[in-house]
Amino acid sequence: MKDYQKWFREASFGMFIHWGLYSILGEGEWIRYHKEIPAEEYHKLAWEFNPQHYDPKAWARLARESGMKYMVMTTKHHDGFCLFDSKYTDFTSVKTAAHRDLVAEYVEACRGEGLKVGLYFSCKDWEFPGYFRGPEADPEGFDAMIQHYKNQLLELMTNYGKIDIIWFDCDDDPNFRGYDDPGKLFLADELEPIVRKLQPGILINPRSGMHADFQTPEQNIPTVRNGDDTLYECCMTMGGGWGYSPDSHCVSDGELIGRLISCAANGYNLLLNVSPDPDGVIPADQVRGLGVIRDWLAVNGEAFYNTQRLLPAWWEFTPVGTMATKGDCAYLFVRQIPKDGVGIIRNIANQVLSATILETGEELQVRREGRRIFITGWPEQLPAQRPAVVRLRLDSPARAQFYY
Ligand code: FHN
Repeated sequence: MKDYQKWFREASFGMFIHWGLYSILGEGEWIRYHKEIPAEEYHKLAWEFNPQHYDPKAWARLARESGMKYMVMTTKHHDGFCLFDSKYTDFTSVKTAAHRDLVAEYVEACRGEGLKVGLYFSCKDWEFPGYFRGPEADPEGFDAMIQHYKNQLLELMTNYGKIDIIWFDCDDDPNFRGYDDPGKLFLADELEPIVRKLQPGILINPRSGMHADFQTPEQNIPTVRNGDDTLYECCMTMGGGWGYSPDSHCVSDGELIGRLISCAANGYNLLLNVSPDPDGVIPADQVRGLGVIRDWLAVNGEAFYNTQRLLPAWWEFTPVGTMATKGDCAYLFVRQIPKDGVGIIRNIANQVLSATILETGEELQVRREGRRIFITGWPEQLPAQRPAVVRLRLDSPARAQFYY
C-alpha cells in the first residue's frame, strides 16, 4: 500500500450518493436509457430540478455521525446532466432551474465535516449519439463524447479544490462489449498523468482504465484469495437501486451490520449508497439504517475500521463467529452464546492473552489446549448491539494455523 493510499483503508467507510434528474422520475438512474426518453423530453426535467431541501451540510453531518469518513457524489451520471458548472454544456444545474453549483456546495460541506471528498464521474454520456452507435460505427460521434469527457474531467480536477477520490464509472458496458480495454477508449494513458498532477495524492478507481488505487466490487463482498494488499471498496445500495425510487426499501438491520462485518473480515472498505429524492431529501428508511450502523459502530468500531487480512482470505469463519484481525488483535463477531457456553476456535496459531466483550468490557476466560482455543465464562446474555464483538488480544499479529 502506498503512503497516499493509507488514509483510505483507515477510513474504511464512505457514503455513496446517486442524485440527479433521474431522481425526479423515481425509477432509477438508468431510466432515460431503459425508456429511450428523447433528449428534448428528458431535458425538460432540468427545468423541474430545483431541490429546495438540498442541504449538503446535513448530508455530510449524517455521514460523519454514521461513522463514514468520506463521501462520493455523482457529479454527472450516464444521463449527461451535470450537477456542476461546465463551459462545455448548458445541461447543468447551474444553467437550469436550480441555478446552483450543487457539487461546489457538496465539496464545501464535506470539508466542513472533516470528510474526504470523492467525485463520481461517468465516462459515458447519453447526450452523445456516438455512445449508442459505438466507436466503430460512429468514430467521430464517439470521439465527441470522449473529448467532452476529457474536458469535463479537467474542469472537475481544476475548479473544486482538493479532491481525494475520482470515482469513474464506465465498466462493462453493453454498448461496447468486446473492447477489453476501456483505457484505450477513454484516453487513460493521456489523462491519468494529468489527473495525478492536478490532484497529487488523489485515489483513482479502476473504471476508466487508469491505474487503479483500489478495486470496486459492486453489490457483493467477494472472498478474494489474492493474498496481496490490493485495496478493495465494496459499493452497495441500502436496498433496491442506486437512484431514488419510492419503491426501494432498506435491507434489514442484520444485513446492514452483516455487510460491515464481511468487509471487516476481508479488510475491505464499504461505500454505502443513499439515494436522495429530487428535493434533496435522503429517504427516511435509509437515514434510519444509517442510525443502526452508527449505534453499532459506536461500541464496536474498533473491530471494523482499518482491519487487515492477516489470515488467508477464506479464514474468517469460526464456530464462535466471523473473525477479523488487526495488529495483535483478532475480533469475533458473535451472534449467539456458544453451545454449552464453550466457544472453540482453531484457525489461529497464536497464544491468546485475553478475551473481552467490547460493548461491556466483560472479560471472558480463554485458554489454549494444543491446537484449540477455548473461550468460556460467557454472560447470561449478549449485550444490546448485535452481533457482539469479542476482542482477542494475541501474543503477536494473527498467524493462521493450518491442518497440515
Ligand atoms: O451503471 C452504473 C450504475 O448506474 C451505478 O452508478 C453503479 C454504481 O457503482 N455503477 C454502474 C454499474 O456498474
